[in-house]
Amino acid sequence: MSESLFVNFTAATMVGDSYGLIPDAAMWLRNERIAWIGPRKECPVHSLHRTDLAGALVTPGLVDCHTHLVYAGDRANEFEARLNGVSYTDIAKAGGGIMSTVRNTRTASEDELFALASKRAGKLMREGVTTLEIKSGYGLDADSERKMLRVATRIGRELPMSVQRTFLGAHALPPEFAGRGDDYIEFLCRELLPLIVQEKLADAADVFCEGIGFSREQSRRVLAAARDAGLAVKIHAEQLSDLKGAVMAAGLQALSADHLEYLTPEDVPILKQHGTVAVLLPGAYYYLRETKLPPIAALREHGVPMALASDHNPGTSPTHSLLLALNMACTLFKLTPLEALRGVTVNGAIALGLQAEIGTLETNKRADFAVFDIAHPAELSYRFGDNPCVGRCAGGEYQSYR
Ligand code: DI6
Ligand code: FE
Repeated sequence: MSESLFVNFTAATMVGDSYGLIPDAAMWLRNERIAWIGPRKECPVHSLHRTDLAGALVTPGLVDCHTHLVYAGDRANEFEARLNGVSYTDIAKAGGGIMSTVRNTRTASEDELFALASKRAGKLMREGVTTLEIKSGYGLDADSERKMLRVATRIGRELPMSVQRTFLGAHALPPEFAGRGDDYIEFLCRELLPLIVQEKLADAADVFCEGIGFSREQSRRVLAAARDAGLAVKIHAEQLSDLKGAVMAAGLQALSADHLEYLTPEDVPILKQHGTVAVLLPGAYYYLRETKLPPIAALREHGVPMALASDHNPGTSPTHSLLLALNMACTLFKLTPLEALRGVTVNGAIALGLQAEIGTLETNKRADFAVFDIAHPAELSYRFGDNPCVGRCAGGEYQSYR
């Protein structure tokens, strides 16, 4: 059994309606769990190896609940083409966009994908991220989708990071099924999904429910099959239009509905009714120069938990910074700094179904925390392009960056 004690810090436990601040705190770890956290003067243990955190601010380990971290190649050329006037549609018609990443990802070996994704995960870890969700969706055939999910599994096993794996086979229509969307959905439901479940390669399933993705009915078929196979479900919904995907997924007890720029205020109570988390992705909103805001006021009014994520992907959100997403959530979506930090701790955990394990600093939760050289939690969303993280602990394994 390993035990350790951390002292001389302010804890933002995220317990209760605010930051749950504990000035001059102490935290006792036993193996990978928090054994006790509270004011240092009430700490029940003393004769332990102690780490002095020099007055830092400590939050729960950050949760990035929506990433497409595994892929090969990049789309910098498309970024340049678009700024030289070439449209998304022309790029897609020329075989660019998601299919460009699919070709590169199908060609890359598992080890190459692991090396690429590990580097990206390392940048998120350096900001204090301790839990990652990683989707497939750039393979779109049986071998490549499972290859991606094996890489996501390896990230969780070989790096000090908890990983939730999400099957996103319904991300785009592969060339082998051109013009045959329903046949592809059948292939996903009857062949690929059972294989992924049998090989225990995914914790959840997701779909891109959008005009340029899959219809609400096609999305429903995949999510219902995934749920019947014992997986949790999530959905990319209302990113570019209102197909009522979020409402459909909530009816299937989806953990989360993600993007939601075109979610109508009238549909918000349905997410609350089914306990579906609203995952907001300001990076893609910013990068696409979107102008339609998610219905933040309605989500707030109805008490729908709002989570935040990087949505790291090579096409619409090529960022390695979850902290930047906090600033964007406040500056672009007008979330408060408290809502933003809750979005990458408590609510990020709920969006992954992990709220019993992570998301707050409490006794018996995983010993996942992030150490920041700041005086108040609001500084995490106040600055952009800055990384004040000076230490990180995942499952009791502490690393100082000082
Ligand atoms: N929505 C997005 O913004 C990304 N996928 C999705 O479902 C785009 C992914 C890409 O362009 O590579
Ligand atoms: Fe996404």
